[in-house]
Amino acid sequence: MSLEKKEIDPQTKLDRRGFIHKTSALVLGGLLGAKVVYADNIPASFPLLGLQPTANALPGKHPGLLVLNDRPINAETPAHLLDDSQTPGDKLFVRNNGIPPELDKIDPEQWTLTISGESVRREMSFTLAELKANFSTVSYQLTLECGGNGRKEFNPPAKGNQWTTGAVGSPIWTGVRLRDVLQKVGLKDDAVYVGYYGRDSHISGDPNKTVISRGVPLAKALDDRSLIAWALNDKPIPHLNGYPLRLVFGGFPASCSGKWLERIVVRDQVHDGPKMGGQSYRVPCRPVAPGTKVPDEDMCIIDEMPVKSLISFPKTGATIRLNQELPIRGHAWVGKGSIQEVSYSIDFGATWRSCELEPAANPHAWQDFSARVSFPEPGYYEVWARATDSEGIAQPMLLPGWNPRGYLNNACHRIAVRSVS
Ligand SMILES: Nc1nc2c(c(=O)[nH]1)N[C@H]1C(S)=C(S)[C@@H](COP(=O)(O)O)O[C@H]1N2
Ligand SMILES: [Mo]
Repeated sequence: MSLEKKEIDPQTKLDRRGFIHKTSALVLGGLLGAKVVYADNIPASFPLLGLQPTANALPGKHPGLLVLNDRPINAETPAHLLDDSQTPGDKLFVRNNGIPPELDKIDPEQWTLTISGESVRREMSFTLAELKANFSTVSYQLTLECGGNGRKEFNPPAKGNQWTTGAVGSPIWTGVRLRDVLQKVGLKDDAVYVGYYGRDSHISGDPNKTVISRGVPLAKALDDRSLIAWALNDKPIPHLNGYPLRLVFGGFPASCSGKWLERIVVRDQVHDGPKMGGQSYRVPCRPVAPGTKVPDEDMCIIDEMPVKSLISFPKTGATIRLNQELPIRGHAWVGKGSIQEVSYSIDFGATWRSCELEPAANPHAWQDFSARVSFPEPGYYEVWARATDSEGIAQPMLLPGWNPRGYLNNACHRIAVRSVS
């Protein structure tokens, strides 16, 4: 067998130029995710086109997700797979900082959540069953977006997962209000912040190292829609997204929403767990020139995420006949308030037209938009979408403020469209 392993690209399993060397139908089939029926007829070194990879889909995840890193697992959702109004579990992006607890070692019957910290009146623990039985169950559609979504565009580049547009999703989450649980436990007057600890393990293998332990200011923790959730779209949360229990804080960077949740700490100071301090999930308090080294004390914690939108239909590269209208669809969201308007441009931002905009299912759910677009003559176009929030703040058309770790890129999303006569 002359297959040169080293040259195989992890996405397509073909080498960089698309060549695959003559080999058995079985091996080829394994690489391409389907049996090659006429494999014997393929001339040596003939470049096969290949299919979307299915063989290396993440467990429980849609095979179309783009894996950016496999240790820890980080995978984003291509824009056209985010077309659903409510993101299905298998299409929700995965952002792991460490190694998830093994699925067969998770027993939801035994899972407990402990509430502790210097600002609780007394430490208390609840099993999953006790959470379900003792507090009212609520469901909200809540949008989660990683603070680093869009990082890939920053220049000079920022280290970390090179997310394009797909570290976002908006499923329906079911659980209990964090507020109800905190009230049951009882808070001291000096409580200001709430942090989390999950059961994932550090990439180094060191059992004493915490992967990530972030949190939110008390006011956000007490919000009506801040949840301790066990279900996503009425099903158990997918393993990679925090099964069996996680926090969900819509509108804040998703890094606040602790997965595989085991402990909540109520703090009398800003929580100081790993990835709360230094440069993590922080941006310069005042704008800086691209490439500036910013001292830690001049970095501020990200709270509400900025206004943003995504075109989920059609997939970029669509072709449309000149005499036909192109339907476009997508979603718009913002951490604070709501979306007031979404508009689109086909002339690189010179003119804009309004889209139809649906109301949010509830605050912190994204809002669907749509429009029917016609093109004046055959040729290449880009469709740009731009959302404006209830404070009148619109998305920037190009990159917003550079920051050292590449957070908060809310530039307009765009797709390419070809009009043919
Ligand atoms: N325990 C734990 N919680 C975590 C993380 C993690 O690595 N471990 N990653 C955080 C980050 S940075 C993000 S963006 C979201 C991602 O949630 P998702 O993987 O369900 O999309 O989870 C957050 N909660
Ligand atoms: Mo994140």
